[in-house]
Amino acid sequence: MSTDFNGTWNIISNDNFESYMQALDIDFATRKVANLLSPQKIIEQKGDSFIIKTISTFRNYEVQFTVGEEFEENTKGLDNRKCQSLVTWDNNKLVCVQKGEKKDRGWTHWIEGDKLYLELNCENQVCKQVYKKVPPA
Ligand code: 1AG
Repeated sequence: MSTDFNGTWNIISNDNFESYMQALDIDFATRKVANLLSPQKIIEQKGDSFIIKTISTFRNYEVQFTVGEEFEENTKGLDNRKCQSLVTWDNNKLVCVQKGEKKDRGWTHWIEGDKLYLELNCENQVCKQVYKKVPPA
């Protein structure tokens, strides 16, 4: 039985996001705005099928995938690149490799208690985000 990521999660910390965005060539003005956001993750999981929505007042991003099935990801509204992405389980961690123009790009999600962790990697930068579960209504 794999980890259950379902739910709504609010960001509580965001370390090195600026450098991660620089590694993705995000322009100055966009970075200034993005740095002020408090995004929310809404995750819908059925077994190995996922929809992950990143919601903010500025832009939203949604990705859908099945663990173990490579897909073409278009990072529309973010850095607007195309990647060949593959998500796999590493024990209870969800690990995504985003093959494309940028080296060593990907992310890892895992859960500890009522916290959702996200590490975003690009080139030599790592952004570490922590989200707290919003209790179901
Ligand atoms: C992601 O999460 C990325 C989600 O795939 C967004 C994270 C970083 C944004 C990347 C580049 C910044 C580019 C433009 C900034 C503009 C808006 C930012 C809106 C998002 C707020 C952080 C991994 C996983 C599944 O959860 O998607």
